Amino acid sequence: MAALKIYSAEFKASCGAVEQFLKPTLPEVAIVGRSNVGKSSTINCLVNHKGLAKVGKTPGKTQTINFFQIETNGPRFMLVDLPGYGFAKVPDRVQQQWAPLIETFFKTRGNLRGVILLIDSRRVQDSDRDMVSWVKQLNIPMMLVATKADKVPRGKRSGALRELQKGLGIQEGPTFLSAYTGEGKHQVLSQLRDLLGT
Ligand SMILES: Nc1nc2c(ncn2[C@@H]2O[C@H](COP(=O)(O)OP(=O)(O)OP(=O)(O)O)[C@@H](O)[C@H]2O)c(=O)[nH]1
Ligand SMILES: [Mg+2]
Repeated sequence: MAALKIYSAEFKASCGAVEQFLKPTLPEVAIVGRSNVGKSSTINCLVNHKGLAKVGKTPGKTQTINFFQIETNGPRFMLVDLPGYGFAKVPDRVQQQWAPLIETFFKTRGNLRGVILLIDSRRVQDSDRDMVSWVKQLNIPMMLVATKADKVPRGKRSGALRELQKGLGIQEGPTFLSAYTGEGKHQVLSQLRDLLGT
C-alpha cells in the first residue's frame, strides 16, 4: 500500500469551546492520546513541519482542539490535534472541560473518518484502555500507533508489542513510530490513506 504524500499543512483554528469548532467541510482525522504521549510531535513528523503543532516539555501543553488543513496527493483533509487525557496534575477545571469537549467533537463531526490513537511504546495505562473502548463503542475507525519507538531497543520490540497488545486487548498493531527518527512514518501514512478511504 502506497503511503499518502503530504505536500503542506496549514494551521486553521484553535478551539477551546464547542461553539468555536470549524464548520465540518473536509474529511477529518483526529489524533488522541494521553498528555505528553507525543501527539503534537507526531503531527509535525507526519507533515514534515517541525514547528507546526506546539510541543511541550510539561504535559498538558495542548488544551484546545487544533485544526490543521493538509494538502496531499490524495484527498485534502483536516488533521485535528485533540487535548491529551489522563494527566493527573492538570487542574480539575481542565479535566472537567476535557470530556464534554471531546465527546461533542466525536459525536458531532459527521465528517470524522477516524481516530489515530497514540499509546506510549513503553507502557499502557488504564486511561488508554478506556480510550480504546470508548472509540470502539462510538464506532469510529481507529488506528493505533505506539509513540517514542526510539526508546524501545530493537531487541525488545516483540516483547513490547506483546505487552501493548495484551494491555489494550487487541490482536493487531499498534504500529511503532518515532517522531525523532521517522521510523514507522511510512507505515502510518499508508494506514492514514486507508482511513481516509482512498
Ligand atoms: N524520545 C522521543 N520523545 C518524543 C517523541 N515524540 C515526542 N517526544 C517528546 O515527548 C514530549 C511530549 O511531546 P508532545 O508532542 O508535546 O506531546 P503531546 O501528546 O502533544 O502533549 P500534550 O499536548 O501536552 O498533550 C516532548 O518532550 C517531546 O520532545 C519521540 O518520538 N521520541
Ligand atoms: Mg500537544
